[in-house]
Amino acid sequence: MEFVILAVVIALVAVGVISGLVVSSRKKKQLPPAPSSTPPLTPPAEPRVGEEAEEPREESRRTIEDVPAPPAETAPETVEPEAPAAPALDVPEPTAGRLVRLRARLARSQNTLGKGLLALLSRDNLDEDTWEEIEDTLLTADVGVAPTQELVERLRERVRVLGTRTPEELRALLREELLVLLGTDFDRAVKTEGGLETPGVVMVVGVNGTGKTTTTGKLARVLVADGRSVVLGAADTFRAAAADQLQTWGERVGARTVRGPEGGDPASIAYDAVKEGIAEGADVVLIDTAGRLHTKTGLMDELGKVKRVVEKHGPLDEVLLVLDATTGQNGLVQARVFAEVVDITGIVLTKLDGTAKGGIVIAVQRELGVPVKLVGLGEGPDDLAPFEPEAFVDALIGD
Ligand SMILES: Nc1nc2c(ncn2[C@@H]2O[C@H](COP(=O)(O)OP(=O)(O)O)[C@@H](O)[C@H]2O)c(=O)[nH]1
Ligand SMILES: [Mg+2]
Repeated sequence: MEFVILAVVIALVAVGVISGLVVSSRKKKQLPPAPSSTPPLTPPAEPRVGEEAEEPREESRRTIEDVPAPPAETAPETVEPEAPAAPALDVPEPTAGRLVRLRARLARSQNTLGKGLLALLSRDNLDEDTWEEIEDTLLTADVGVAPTQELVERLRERVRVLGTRTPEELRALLREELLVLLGTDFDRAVKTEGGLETPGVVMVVGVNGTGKTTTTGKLARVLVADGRSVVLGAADTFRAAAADQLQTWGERVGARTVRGPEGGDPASIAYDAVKEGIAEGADVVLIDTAGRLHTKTGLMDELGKVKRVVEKHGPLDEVLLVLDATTGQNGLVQARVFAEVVDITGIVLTKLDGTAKGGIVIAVQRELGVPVKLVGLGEGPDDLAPFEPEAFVDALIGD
């Protein structure tokens, strides 16, 4: 009898211990993410016992690891509300050859600029009307007045010297002349070297809706693909959604986002982002900004201040101006305004997919005397390409 009671007691104790384990292990998994303005460097992944133990911020919750874990079936997966899809880190595509991969996206510019020009130049009789059509084609594609006149003049001269024209000759000639206009000597690398003790700092500016945040996110991926570590600064504080958007991009590649309260001071967030970059020994800090253009003085004050405050840490490596290729001449007006406020060091031309106005690349470089360094060719995460004049022209006119 006593033996039976003892056995029952032992059994009860055993059940209690096991269920206690299960409960505490559940409790652990259900803990909400630590409230913090910055997310952990690595977004919460599938809970894996061994790896969690390496994260210092999990310290206080780690005692459970000392006892043997219950069998997997008894601890059902609980999904944390803020991390629904167990975000494993993305492996971004390598950057080399992206423009070639994405060349089909230039289809509309291809048809207007490339094929249109070649067809016109191939006409048997290159009369004045045809030259005018060639000029119109270039203007329609937003090449700009001065570059268009230069190009037409040179084409007329060279076609005359050529005499008879084979399609191959015309293509080669057009290729050469478009390359002259685009410039092959610019240094188009995005500079991210930074100082000895400081990360490279890149500030991204432009009017709202042009693709600044998207570009910042894509650029973070490019850098991560190249083996650099990145911190993001969400200095667009006008909408909380803007910071969320940037943070989502960052989380996919393990880049921390420094953000502040909605309506907070953009300059201090930018400053903090660089400070954070220095503290964690990051290679590059990318700062996304707001771009309300309705009050030019407001914009000047704000962007100027962001830049000055960031420069307390050291010089900026790049100020990238993001322009929407579909906005045509409007983009040039924006470019002028921003160039007055900050020294633009490079241009990012977004939405070149789906526009016939690829000639804007030429016009905007002329306008600012600054090279196009990157082009956006879609909304996908790896649809940002280093701008290579040769690959661009080949995509336009076929090779
Ligand atoms: N088709 C296309 N859409 C783009 C490109 N870059 C950005 N977008 C879209 O443009 C919209 C505005 O982008 P966002 O980065 O929020 O602009 P921001 O206000 O300047 O930060 C979003 O819907 C993006 O997906 C691009 O290269 N191609
Ligand atoms: Mg934005």
